[in-house]
Amino acid sequence: MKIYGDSISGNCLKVKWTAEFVGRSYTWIEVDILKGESRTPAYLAMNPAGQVPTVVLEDGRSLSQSNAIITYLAEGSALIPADAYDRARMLEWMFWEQYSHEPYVAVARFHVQYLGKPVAELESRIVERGAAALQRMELALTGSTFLVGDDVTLADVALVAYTRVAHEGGFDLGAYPAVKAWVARTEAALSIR
Ligand SMILES: N[C@@H](CCC(=O)N[C@@H](CS)C(=O)NCC(=O)O)C(=O)O
Repeated sequence: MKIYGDSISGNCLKVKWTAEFVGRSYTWIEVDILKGESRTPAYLAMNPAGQVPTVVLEDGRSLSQSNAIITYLAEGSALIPADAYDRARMLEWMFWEQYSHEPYVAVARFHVQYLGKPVAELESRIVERGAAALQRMELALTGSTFLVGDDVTLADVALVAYTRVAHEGGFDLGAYPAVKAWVARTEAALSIR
């Protein structure tokens, strides 16, 4: 399998971590989004959305959207709960991540870290909604080992990607001690260095 990804992107790292966890071999092909490499005609033929990550399977089929890719890769593994309700709770977190966490926590980081915007000049809406997302996780993780029960699942993979680097967008994880402890636990469970 080929993973087309940019190493600065948490969405892409989710795919790498999942592939490594389940023991799926892959070749990483670096795509520099800041140089527009995900918008070339060749790339758009693989993924018309012009975004990373995209994977191309051994038989030539391609797949995009990080959470769809990791769900495909983790099929039948311990990263997806066997119980239907727990599996749905995992998906609940993954959909929430894409709509209520990534657009704020990841976007703040991108503006600060890669576009050079001072934290003080971030849109207040992004800062407020990012903080609200981290607070929601703090409540959920107070007294819980992982987001869905006692074992690491794709919910943790999806949410650790940008939470672990939230400080790069100006969010202080010191204010969210349960989240901070969960980041360390999840990194250890997934062997993230
Ligand atoms: N919902 C998508 C988001 C993908 C996405 O936003 N990718 C960004 C990098 S994190 C990208 O490719 N940006 C470059 C561009 O849009 O030109 C996913 O989870 O895969």
